[in-house]
Amino acid sequence: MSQSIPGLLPAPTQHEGLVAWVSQIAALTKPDRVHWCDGSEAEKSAIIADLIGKGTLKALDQSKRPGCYYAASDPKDVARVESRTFICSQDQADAGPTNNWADPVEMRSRMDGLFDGCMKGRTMYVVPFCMGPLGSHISALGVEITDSGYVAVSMGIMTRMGKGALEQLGTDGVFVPAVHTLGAPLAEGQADVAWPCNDDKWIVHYPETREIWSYGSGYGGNALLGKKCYALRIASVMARDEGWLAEHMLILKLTSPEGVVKYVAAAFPSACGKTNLAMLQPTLDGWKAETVGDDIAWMRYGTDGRLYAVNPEAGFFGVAPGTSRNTNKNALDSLVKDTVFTNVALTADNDVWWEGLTKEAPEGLTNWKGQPHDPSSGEPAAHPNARFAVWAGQCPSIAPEWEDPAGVPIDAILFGGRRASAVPLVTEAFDWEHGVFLGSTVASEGTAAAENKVGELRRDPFAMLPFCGYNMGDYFNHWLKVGASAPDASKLPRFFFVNWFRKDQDGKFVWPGFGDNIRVLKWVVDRLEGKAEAVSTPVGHVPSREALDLSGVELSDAQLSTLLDVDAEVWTEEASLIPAFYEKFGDRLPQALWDQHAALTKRLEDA
Ligand code: SAT
Ligand code: MN
Repeated sequence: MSQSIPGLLPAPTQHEGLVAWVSQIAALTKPDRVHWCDGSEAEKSAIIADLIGKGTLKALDQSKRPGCYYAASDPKDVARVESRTFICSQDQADAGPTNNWADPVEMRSRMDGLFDGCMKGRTMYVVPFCMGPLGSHISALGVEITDSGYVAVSMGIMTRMGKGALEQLGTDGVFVPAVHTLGAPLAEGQADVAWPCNDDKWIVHYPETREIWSYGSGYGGNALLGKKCYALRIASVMARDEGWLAEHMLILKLTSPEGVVKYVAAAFPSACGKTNLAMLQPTLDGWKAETVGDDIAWMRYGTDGRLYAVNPEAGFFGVAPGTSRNTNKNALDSLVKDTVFTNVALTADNDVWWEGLTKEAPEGLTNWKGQPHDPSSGEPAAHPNARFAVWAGQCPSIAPEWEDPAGVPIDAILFGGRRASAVPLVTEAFDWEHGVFLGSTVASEGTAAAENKVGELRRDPFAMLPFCGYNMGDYFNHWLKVGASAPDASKLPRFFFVNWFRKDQDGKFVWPGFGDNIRVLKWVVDRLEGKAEAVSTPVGHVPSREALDLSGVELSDAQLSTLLDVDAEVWTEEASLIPAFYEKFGDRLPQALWDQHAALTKRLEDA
């Protein structure tokens, strides 16, 4: 009987639906004990002590990094598994051509089988959490059940977890139920391993009933179910039905030397420097950039007709390799305490290291697989997807309003991709529909692409390809509808497309990037203020050369041409690649986007 499982009852909540669900999952998964998380420091310490005992966590040198711990995952459990991620809508067409689909009835019976007894020998943690600031009308609640202490601790960093969320839930509040198991039950007397998981992995979403079931992985987006599973896949469906936006976007606050404040949301495919942009250190005097979020934005219209965003997360789950004083000092300075590192390398004096942190690897490293690092092997010491999890509030660049329940009013939405050719440094969309067109065609290309040749493109519309919980044709249509239903069209954010990655003939990056990206953002702010000149091209408004602040950067005329000129021939080829992508969505692709494509083709012909 589940009632007899220690810790299950009495529950610290009067929410009958929640207690019934937790009891039902306990009866199915058969844990040894249940722990309702309150999110306290004492609880965190106790779970960490338990994880240290099991070998899952290792304390780093506490004199150098107080409250910092290290985990090395199973080598087969290092990243999200998109091939095992499913959107189980009733109708396959509603999952769309970009998601894996499985029949929900069949999937439920498969999950019931897999989850039967899956927590034997383990503690079942009940983790109530709030995505977004507590008390915000943009926020939403969830409860994750997990048999991983590492997940419980990580959810405590990444979300508003525990008592506050449970209180918000009250006696009948709505929550997204999310069940997670490592899929590694322990038989009587069986010794545990440091990173339990299962070779069989299932990351399952039921969009209609807004449920998440995750089996077999303990890692990141597979297991911290508040993040991509809820805040993007399930929330995108909620947003579609309720008229708001759940997006894979950072949120950045910019303040000009004159004190003008603008908030920017930005979507980039992976490996395009999203976290770096979110924590930008401007190289232009007097400009200030502050971080509101680095990964996800939830946006709704406010009563004043502006689009307000909150960061649903409370922490950063960032990629460590490549993070250095030069690339992202703010990230590095966030990691001085209370951080969980996963799959980085360990130094001889029990600190962390990863490729890119310093030029040379220090002597005596232990790699993420627990072996002595051999630089001559060609193998990295840290896994390329090694991560840090840290509370956002300790980032030096965090904006004071990052937890404002009202959110922040978004002035501009940026898209970007890694494009060696064709795409200018920055382009402003003509209007909302054109902006949605730009977002729908976001792509990144391989780094080997030659100048003025369109390389192999990987489409990642709105950077949401693995994260949209429904048919992306409908998703594009939702974006169009959000624009068309704006309370006041003049208050809509404006769209820009940026590309930091243009290369010259020799394959070298033309734009300095990083802190110098403020120069592009300054042009964006000036455009919003009606102050900056632009040239109208077939692909959108591009800065006139004088309008870009290039004081202190050395760029030749030819380099500026590379960055700002629009080559009609190259763009004709670029535009010709879009239909093959759009056709995947059949009649779910909004006609307005076909019209945008036709209009672009026409403008290029006329150019
Ligand atoms: O593992 S996460 O989904 O949290 C991060 C990522 O892969 O984008
Ligand atoms: Mn992301």
